[in-house]
Amino acid sequence: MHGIQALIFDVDGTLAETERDGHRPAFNAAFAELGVDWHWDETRYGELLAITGGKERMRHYAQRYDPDIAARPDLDTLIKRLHAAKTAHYVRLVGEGRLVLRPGVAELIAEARAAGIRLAIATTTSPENVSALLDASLAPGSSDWFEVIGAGDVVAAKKPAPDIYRWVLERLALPPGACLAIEDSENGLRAAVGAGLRCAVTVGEYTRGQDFSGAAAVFENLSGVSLAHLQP
Ligand code: XBP
Ligand code: MG
Repeated sequence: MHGIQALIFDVDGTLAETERDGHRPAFNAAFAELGVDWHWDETRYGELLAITGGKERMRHYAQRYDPDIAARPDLDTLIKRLHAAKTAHYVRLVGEGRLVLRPGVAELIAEARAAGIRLAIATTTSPENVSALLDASLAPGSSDWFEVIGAGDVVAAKKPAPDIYRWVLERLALPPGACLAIEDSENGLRAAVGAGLRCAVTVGEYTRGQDFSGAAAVFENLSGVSLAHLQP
């Protein structure tokens, strides 16, 4: 049996707990900036995380809770503007150093690099959010350590669809059996497994209690987890 040739990391919830104190306040700041009378508290945001992708999440919220906004003829434009504003707020928050890597993430990445294991990212979030987070929390320029970064709208169907993992695998030119995905959520796990990957889960603050059956391993976090623990 060959060992792992590439690690494919999810970002939000996996590299760092970005949702409650990163994406959520960024959405709220965008709503205030554009005069939209929405505010997502921590509990409501936890429910909304079932919908992956910021634009998709706002559209869902409008349809479910704000029929007036959902009926606006310029809804698509409004969502695009809100999302651009949200991304700018998120990048600013992250740049202020508000979010830190979860335990063990930096160590596992360092071990993989030293062992010549290839690194990639498969995430629902926007590409600029990924580089901002890696620059601020891992090392400046560390997005270059990741050979393939699959992010945001490069695929139409977001997690739990397997498309983003298939997109990354194609660019790595590796079969799924040569890689391991690391995820924090049921949606992410379903996406990885759907692409034929083994997937380790690190349980996150918003994902505790989700269904992780089908995971190759489930950890509280990556502290003390090395490549040896992740091999098939
Ligand atoms: C992450 C997400 C993202 C972020 C927001 O899911 O659902 O939508 O909350 O990002 P995963 P954007 O960790 O499974 O990839 O606003 O940039 O879309
Ligand atoms: Mg995640």
